[in-house]
Amino acid sequence: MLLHGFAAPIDELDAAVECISAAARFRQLKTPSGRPMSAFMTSCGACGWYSDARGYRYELADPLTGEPWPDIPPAFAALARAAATTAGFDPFDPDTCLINRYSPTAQMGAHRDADERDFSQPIVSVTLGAAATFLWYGLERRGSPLRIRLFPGDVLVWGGAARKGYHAVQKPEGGTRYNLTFRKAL
Ligand SMILES: O=C(O)CCC(=O)C(=O)O
Ligand SMILES: [Mn+2]
Repeated sequence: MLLHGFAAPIDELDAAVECISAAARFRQLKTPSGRPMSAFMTSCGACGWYSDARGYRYELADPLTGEPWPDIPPAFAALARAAATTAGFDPFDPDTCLINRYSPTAQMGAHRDADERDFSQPIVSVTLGAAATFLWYGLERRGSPLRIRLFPGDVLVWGGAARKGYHAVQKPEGGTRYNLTFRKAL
């Protein structure tokens, strides 16, 4: 479900991203096969998504510092819960928020979010900064995807039968895009 303009006020969210990345900086992760990902990432919450030669997984502490990830800011948690409820997923209890930073040349290839333990909980995904086109393939990674243009403040929620849907993101349009992806991972 696309909740157009659901995330407001955006300034508060931008400031929280700034604050989180001061403690757990954006970094370029590598795929298990050693290819650098084009989006830079960081996380907040009880765990953070990570990838390197050891595989895709959630880490309880930031491997760069050994410190716990910053807490999920109250404004993030409130937004994620409200969006999930509006989309029919109640209660949503995210324990992590992956923050993606896309420079104008960064994108994300087709994948599904499958490193979490609890697939009964949805994914709540928030766009900040520049707009971008999100591609939704559905349960199989082929055919022509649904193209969804995401603008700052838009929130996309997928769960239930769609929880393991394949999706991708194209390069942002004219600037840096940030994406908050809330998940129940542990
Ligand atoms: O940037 C987005 O809109 C989606 C990001 C995503 O799919 C992911 O982090 O798994
Ligand atoms: Mn994803």
